[in-house]
Amino acid sequence: MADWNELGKEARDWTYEAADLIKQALANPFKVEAKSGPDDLVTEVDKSTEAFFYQKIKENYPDHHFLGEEGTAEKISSMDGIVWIIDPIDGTMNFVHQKIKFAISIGIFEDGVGKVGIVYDVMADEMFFAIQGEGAFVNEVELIPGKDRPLNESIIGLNARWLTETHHSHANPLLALVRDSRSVRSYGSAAIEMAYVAADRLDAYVSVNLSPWDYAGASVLLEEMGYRISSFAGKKLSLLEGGTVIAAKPSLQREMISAYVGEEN
Ligand code: 2AM
Ligand code: CA
Ligand code: CA
Ligand code: CA
Repeated sequence: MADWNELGKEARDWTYEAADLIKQALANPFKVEAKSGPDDLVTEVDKSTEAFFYQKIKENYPDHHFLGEEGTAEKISSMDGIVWIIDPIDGTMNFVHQKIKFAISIGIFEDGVGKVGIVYDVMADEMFFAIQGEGAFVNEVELIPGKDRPLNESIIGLNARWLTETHHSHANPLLALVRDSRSVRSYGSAAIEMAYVAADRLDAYVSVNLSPWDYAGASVLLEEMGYRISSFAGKKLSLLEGGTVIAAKPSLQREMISAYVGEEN
């Protein structure tokens, strides 16, 4: 039986260590490459940070499995056993252009169940973490559940780029969602935005396309708070493949799915 508090502590220690290396790397020039397009960047720091975690996990827990964005380890085909899902830098564009608002994201799962969640905003030094059944915290402060507000009183995190997409033959449902919300914010790091939902700084976050490493860490935070994270259809998210994501407090999630982004919309 794994001691999740102990593992969570170790994962946080490694995260602080990795963050120090990232901050050192920021002080020097580093190589940036475009992946699928000009808004999809990767740097040598993303890769070295992922390799840092892979090395630590292999050394200390050779029977644990690893899934990371930059492909350091082979893709896994099942969530059996203990699996670490890591995004070494979430918000690479912020890292490259703004040098703030990027995060290390880690989710540790046992047979597909989220046990430890970490989203660490490196430059703000904000450690969002949760251990299943033990509470969710930002640094030393325990998070308490916030008010589940209706959409017209809610602030929604989303990437404004998604509003420019056409949606089948009719209007993009996100346009109505934005119009009917109190306001929207785009921070450029899905992991931080979902950690903000857990911390009641945002009421919801939506994205039309994320991968498991984008939401693995935050999903543990959200579930520990009793909040929801699902696809636009309201289905449980896969940890092996990505898709649409909506993270919100329970009634707001129901409202957003039934009136805006659900399959029948
Ligand atoms: P990343 O920085 O780790 O790539 C940007 O809106 C947010 O969406 C970031 O959290 C970013 O994660 C994520 N994202 C997921 N898929 C992406 C893609 N193909 N291109 C750019 N950002 C992507
Ligand atoms: Ca990326
Ligand atoms: Ca990411
Ligand atoms: Ca990343």
